[in-house]
Formats: sequence, C-alpha cells, structure tokens
Amino acid sequence: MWSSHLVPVLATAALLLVACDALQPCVGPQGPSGRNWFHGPPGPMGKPGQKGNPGPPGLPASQDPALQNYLKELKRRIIRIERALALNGKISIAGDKLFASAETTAEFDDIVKICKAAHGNIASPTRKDENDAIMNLVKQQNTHAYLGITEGYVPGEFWLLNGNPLNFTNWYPGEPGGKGTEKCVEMYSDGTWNDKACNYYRLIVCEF
Ligand SMILES: [Ca+2]
Repeated sequence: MWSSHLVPVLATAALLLVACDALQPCVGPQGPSGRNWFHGPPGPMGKPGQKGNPGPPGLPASQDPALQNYLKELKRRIIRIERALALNGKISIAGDKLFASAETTAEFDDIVKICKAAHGNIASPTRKDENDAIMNLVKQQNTHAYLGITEGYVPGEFWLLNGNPLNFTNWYPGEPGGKGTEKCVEMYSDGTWNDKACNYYRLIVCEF
C-alpha cells in the first residue's frame, strides 16, 4: 500500500517521535545561511588594460573645414576691430605694421621704454606707406612724434634704432641740421622729419 520510497521517511519520523520527549526537544534540520549585510573593504586596484589601437589620422590644418571656418571668423573679427580703432584715429595700419598712439607725450628714452613695455617698438618708418600711417596719428593728435631713428657717431648720419641703415628718409628741407647736437628725430604733421634734441615731450607712437 505504501510506496517504497516513503518507507524510510516514515521510519525516521517514528524514530524521532520515540527519541524526543519534553526533557530533550527535537532538533530540526539546519536552515539556510543568513545574509551578510556588511561589505568588506574594497580590493586592490587591478592592472591597467592593454593599450588600444591608434585612431585614424586627423586632417591637416589646411584641410580641416572646422578649423578653417574658425580662422576665417577670427580674421573677420580682427579686421572689424582694426577698422573701428582706425576710425577713431587710435591706430593706423601699413602693410603688416600697425601703429598706435598713446595720445600723450614723453621724452625719447621714455617712449622707447613705453613701447617696449607694450611689446612693441617706437614707430620707425622704413617705407612711404609706413611714414604716411604715422603721419595720420601725428595729424590726429596735432603733436609732433619722435621716431625710432637716432644719429650715429658721425654727425648727420642717422640710423634706425635697431642698427639698420635708413633706406627711406623724408627730411624737411634743410634738415638734418643739428650736426651732432640733435641726436633724435621728430615727425612734423606733414610727415617730414627734423633732427631734434631727445629731451622734448613728443607724441608716443609705437609700432606692432
Ligand atoms: Ca633740426
């Protein structure tokens, strides 16, 4: 009547009923393990993985459309600023030189220092268009300006401040006439030059 696999189970249960009494309670089967609620400290950092394959080569700058558009926009903005400053007579441009006036005066040595401090140089015309650009600022401020030109050891022989010879000059008739006593050069409002002592106050014009 009982299936064969139930017989040992019933026998075990009967044995437990006999073995257990009030003084010695029965012990049931072991329950499942409890959960561990506490995390341990983090383990040590693993080794870095292998280096990936190099990406595809980028475009040369001249063929990078995004970069070229950015440069075009930058150039457009710079030109706008230059035009606005030139309109106010703040700057004057000739070729790749930009001349700017500080709209105040100083002695020659101080002008040289002021322009250097501004990461430029005292205005030193080497061509007619550069001379005209400086003249525009001189006219605008109605004040003569010292140029980056000084007399050498030989009286009447003038040099650019950087030591280069003068390939372009625009002396006022009769000048230079100081014969060693006027070591600096000023520009009149018509763009002509006059040798002059260096301790006068003249317009600060720098080139960049
Ligand atoms: Ca003179």
